[in-house]
Amino acid sequence: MKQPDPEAGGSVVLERRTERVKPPQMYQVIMLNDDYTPMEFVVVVIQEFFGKDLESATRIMLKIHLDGKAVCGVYSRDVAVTKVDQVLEAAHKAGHPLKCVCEPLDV
Ligand code: TYC
Repeated sequence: MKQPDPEAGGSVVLERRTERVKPPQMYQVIMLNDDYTPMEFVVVVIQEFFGKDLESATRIMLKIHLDGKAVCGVYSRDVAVTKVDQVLEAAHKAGHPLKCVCEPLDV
């Protein structure tokens, strides 16, 4: 049997549309100042959980100390939430009141 000729109107041509996938919403992890957590502890935490070298970690810690808060890193939501958990657990274990939050970027 003869197949329908696609050129003879027997086929449907769907509109060609470029599929654009949105990049995921990113979250900034923000560390907050307090009067009790030792500066050295904060520097170690920033190095350990945010992959910063001593110099960058010290700069971020001082910014938190002076401005009240600073961004430690920007991640996808799951990673950002994990970073916050890790910081809060380390601070809690060490008996420091250090606080850390995450919030969506650019919203
Ligand atoms: N302000 C604290 C102090 O003087 C140091 C500190 C820095 C605490 C950053 C928290 O996120 C912080 N010991």
